[in-house]
Amino acid sequence: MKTLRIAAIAALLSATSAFAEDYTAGDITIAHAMAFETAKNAKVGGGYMTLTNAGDQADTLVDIRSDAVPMIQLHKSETDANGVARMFHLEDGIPLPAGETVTLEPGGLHVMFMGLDGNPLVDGEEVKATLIFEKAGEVDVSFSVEPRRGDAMQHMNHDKSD
Ligand SMILES: [Cu+2]
Repeated sequence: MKTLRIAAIAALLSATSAFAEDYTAGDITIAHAMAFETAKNAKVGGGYMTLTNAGDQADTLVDIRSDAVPMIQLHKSETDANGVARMFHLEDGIPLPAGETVTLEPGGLHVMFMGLDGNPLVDGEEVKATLIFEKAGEVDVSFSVEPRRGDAMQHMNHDKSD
């Protein structure tokens, strides 16, 4: 009986880790890479992940590329004094200080999947992309597409000037 129980727990753990796989590139660990499903006619979708730099030197996520979507960029959302959220293309990338964790999350730093227009991100699918770090090099990751939680992203205006 004991063996059976351990097998059941192992199956549960592997199911969980398949859902949120971790990736590494040098001293950088990439965890919880996910994206929210998008409406059928949405032009953009957001991608999120947690980046940990376990090294003793600062690094930078300089860019991201993907063959899965027409355009992909690193963005930052900011809310102005009138409560209007806008986002900006981070052309210099995202700094990753030594020994720190940087989280891409709704309302802040994010990956922007662009030009979707009729090809939405679908719950249960994955979006493959390549992260490009200044020092740690390149690593392929998959963003797991998950159902929307609330509508936080719906009210954002996309800054077309980027
Ligand atoms: Cu954006």
